[in-house]
Amino acid sequence: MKYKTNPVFPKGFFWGASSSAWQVEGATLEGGRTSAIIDLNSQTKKPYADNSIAADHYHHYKEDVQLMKECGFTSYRFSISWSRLIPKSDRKVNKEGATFYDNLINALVDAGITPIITLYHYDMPCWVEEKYGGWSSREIIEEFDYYCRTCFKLYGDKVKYWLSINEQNMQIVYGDWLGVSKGCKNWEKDKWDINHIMNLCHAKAVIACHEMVVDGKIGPVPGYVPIYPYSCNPLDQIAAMNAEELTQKIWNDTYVFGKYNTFIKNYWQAHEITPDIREEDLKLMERARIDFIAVNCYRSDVAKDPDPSYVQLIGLNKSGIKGDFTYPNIPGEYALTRNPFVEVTDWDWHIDGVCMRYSLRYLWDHYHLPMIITEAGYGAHEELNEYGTVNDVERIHYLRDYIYNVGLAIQDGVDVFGFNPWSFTDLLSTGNGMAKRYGLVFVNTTDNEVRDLKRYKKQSYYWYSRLIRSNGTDW
Ligand code: BGP
Repeated sequence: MKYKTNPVFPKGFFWGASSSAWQVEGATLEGGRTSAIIDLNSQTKKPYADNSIAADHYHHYKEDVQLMKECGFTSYRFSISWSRLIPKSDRKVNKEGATFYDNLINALVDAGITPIITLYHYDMPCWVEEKYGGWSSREIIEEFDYYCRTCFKLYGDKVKYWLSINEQNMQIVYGDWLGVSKGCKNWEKDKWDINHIMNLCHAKAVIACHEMVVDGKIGPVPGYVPIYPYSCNPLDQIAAMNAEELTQKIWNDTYVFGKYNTFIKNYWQAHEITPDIREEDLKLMERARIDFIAVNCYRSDVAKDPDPSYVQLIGLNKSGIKGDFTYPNIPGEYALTRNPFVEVTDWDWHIDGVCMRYSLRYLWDHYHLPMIITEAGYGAHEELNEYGTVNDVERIHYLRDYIYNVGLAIQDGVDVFGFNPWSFTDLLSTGNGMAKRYGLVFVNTTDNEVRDLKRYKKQSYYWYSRLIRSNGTDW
């Protein structure tokens, strides 16, 4: 399909970027914050990188907001650290923590930037883990509800856009990677109980937001990786549908329709899995009506009919050397493989702007809900050059292509209200620390050597600024 003009973005479109507390703030034990499980992983387990300083946004937030304003941002998505706001099991709000987020929100609002807050982005407080075993116990539900209500009470007058749990699907699909499977005896079964508890926490957050925040809107944040069939072999198509269900659709269906779909119920039956799902849980899920979907979409995957003779689990590329990714082969379900039509990053992530249009179209066709892009981005090995910048042309190409395809999806008729790529400043990658940089702004530090943490605008910052100021017409 051809369009006569470049895509036109709606007036008031949210142009910004994204971050999460544990990846950007640093100051993990300052201002009354207590540890989160992910800090301990970061600080002890390779290839995680120490997050005790990260991008030191905790001390640089004013400067960072100033740079966002200069760039022309109209939105900024960030998360609240639960253990900074409520550091202990006594439910007392930490004044210093509350003030930090209040100051950040005020700085954003004063700069004309709409704050979009994620309630939970991978940073389970150690005290919640110790007291309840994290997501494994139903007791977390009331505790999470209390935390969410505290956020809404403190900031709901100024913040109208809220996100519940970041990439719940990825936390279940990659349980060991993001730490959720810790302590589980039989992950393949236990994960569905954990997932159900997360669904109930999400539902509570949605209901509380609607109760407490005047004009408040809330949505989930699926990590969305669209799956293409490898060929027109009908079995490849079924494999792609299986992968889609088992890595994302069963989550999205549950968020939107408030109930589990028949695919997952049959899957549980076939695998003799009986999660503890109660009548009152289903009523709660049914009541939690989301307002929009926040989409994280970096890449696409390709599925084919699996080889029945062997099992290969997915092996993420943790080295940043192309080719280190291991594609899974799960008999009876699907296999994934390399897409020969697109390039990959050094971490073997397919670079595929069209997947943005495809995802938005797919999600719109299934759910008819407005969407905002809350992550997309180009991770790279980078260093400052002699001119005090980074000539990140690949990131510009990536963003141009992805944003262009968001624009095409809008022209196709999809309701999209913002684009917030990962990330504004460099921050810690989940697996590769500062060795895998995503920022529009370079932060001068590395995993092995703490430097002065100064901010330097990359070339993508200037390019993005021009694009924002022209509301998506100056490519
Ligand atoms: C998303 C997460 C982010 C972020 C991003 C990039 O899944 O929501 O927290 O880290 O992926 O991933 P990585 O850091 O592994 O490159």
